[in-house]
Amino acid sequence: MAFPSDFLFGTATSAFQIEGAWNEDGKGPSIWDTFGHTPGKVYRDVPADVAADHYHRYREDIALLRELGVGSYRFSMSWPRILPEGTGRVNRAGLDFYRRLVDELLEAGISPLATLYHWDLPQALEDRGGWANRDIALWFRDYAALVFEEFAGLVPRWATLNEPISMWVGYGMGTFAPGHADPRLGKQAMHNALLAHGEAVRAFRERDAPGAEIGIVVDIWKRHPATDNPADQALADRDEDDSFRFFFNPLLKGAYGERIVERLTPEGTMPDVLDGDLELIASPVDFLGLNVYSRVVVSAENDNPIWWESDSNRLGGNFLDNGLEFYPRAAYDAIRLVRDEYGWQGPVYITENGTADADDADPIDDQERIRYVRGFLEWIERAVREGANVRGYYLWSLLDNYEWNAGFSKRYGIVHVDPDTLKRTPKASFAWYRDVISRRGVA
Ligand code: IFM
Repeated sequence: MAFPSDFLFGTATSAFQIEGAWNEDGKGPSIWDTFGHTPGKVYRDVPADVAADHYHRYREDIALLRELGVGSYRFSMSWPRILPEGTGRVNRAGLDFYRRLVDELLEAGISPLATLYHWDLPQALEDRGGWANRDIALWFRDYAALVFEEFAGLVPRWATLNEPISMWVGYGMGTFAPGHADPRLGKQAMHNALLAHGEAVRAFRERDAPGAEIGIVVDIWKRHPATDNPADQALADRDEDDSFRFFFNPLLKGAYGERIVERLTPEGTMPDVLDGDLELIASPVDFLGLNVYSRVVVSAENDNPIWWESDSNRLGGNFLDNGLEFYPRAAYDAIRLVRDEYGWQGPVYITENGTADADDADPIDDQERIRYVRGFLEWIERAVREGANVRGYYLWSLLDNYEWNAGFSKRYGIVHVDPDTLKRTPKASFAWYRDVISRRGVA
C-alpha cells in the first residue's frame, strides 16, 4: 500500500464533542447543551459541559497532532461560540479562540479543514424554529460570511455542513437535539440545510479567497438488500433516498428526483421547494467530503428505523466487538458511487472514518481499531491506484470524545482521554497511524 506524496492524512473532531467550556467567554448555549441538560435525552444524563476540555487544552492537542505527523486537521467551529444568539452580536472571544487554534495549526505546518456546522445550532435560533425555519439559510449565510472574512488567507479548506442527515434525526425522529419527532419537519429541515449550504457557497464565492476551497460533508451508508427479494431492494432504495441520495440528488444533479418526489408527496413529507432553491443548492463546490463507516444490510422483514442502535439489525457478517459490521469495502464503494452514479470528477476527501472501542476493550491497546483502519486504507488506496480523485483521509477521531446522545459511552479516539482527569494517553492506534503517515502506507 503506497499513497501519493500529496495525499493528506489527518484526524477529525467537532467542536461540541471536544471543546467543553460550554458557557465560558461569552459562548451562547447550543441545542445540544439544552438537550444534554434535559433529563432522559443523553446517556446517563451527562452533558458535554467539559467534554474533552479541548477549549483549554488545544495546545496540548495540537502537539499530539504534530507528533502524529498529520498534514491536515479537520475541526468544526461552534456557531454559538461565535454568535451567541446565532445572528447579530459577535463574540470576539469566540473568534479569537479559533484564531489561536488556526494559528497554532499553521505554525505546526498542519493544514486546517474547518467545518462551519457540526450539529451545535445556537439555541436562540432553535427558539425561532431552527432548521425547520427557512430563514436559517440567511442566518447561516451571515455566520459563514463572518468567518470567511475573519479567516481569509488562513483556512484553505471549508466544509459547510457535516452530515446533514442529523437534521432528520433531530427534527424527524427526535433522538438527537433538538428532539422533534415530526417527519414533515424533518424533511423540511433537511431541505433548509441544503439551502443554507448553497447560501454559504455563494457567500464564499463573493469573497476573494485565492486557492481556498469549499465543499460539504455527507455520510454514505450504502444499503445492501439482504436477499434478491424485490421488497428488500425497494427498502434499500427507500433508505438510500431518505439519507445520502436526498442530499446528493439536488447537490449534484439539481433535482430531488422522481423516486423521492413521488413517494414523499403523497406521504405529505415532501419539503416546500421554492423557485430558485434547486439552483442555489447545486451551486458548484470544490470538493466532496465523504464520511464512511460501514454499510447497512436491509431486510423488509427486519425494518428498523433506528438501525444503528438496534442489536437485532445484525445482518451481514464480520462484526467488530462493538457491533459494527467490518466492511472496509464501503469506502471504495462510496468513492465509486459519487463518480459513477453522480458523475462527480472533482476531489474527494474521506472526511471521517473510525470506530468505537468495544465496552470491554482494553482502553489503550486498541488492536481492533488498527485492523479496522488498515482495512479501510487498503480499499481507499486501491481506489486511488485505479485513478479515483481521492485527496485525503481523516481518521475519526483524534480524541475520545462526547458521542452525542451516547455521551461518553462510545470512545472513538486514537488518544484516550481519562474521563476524570482529562489526561491524554495515546493508544496503540496512534503509534500505528503515525507509522502509516510517515511511510505513506502500511508496510
Ligand atoms: O461522532 C460522530 C460524528 O460527530 C459524526 N460522524 C459519525 C461520528 C461517529 O458516530
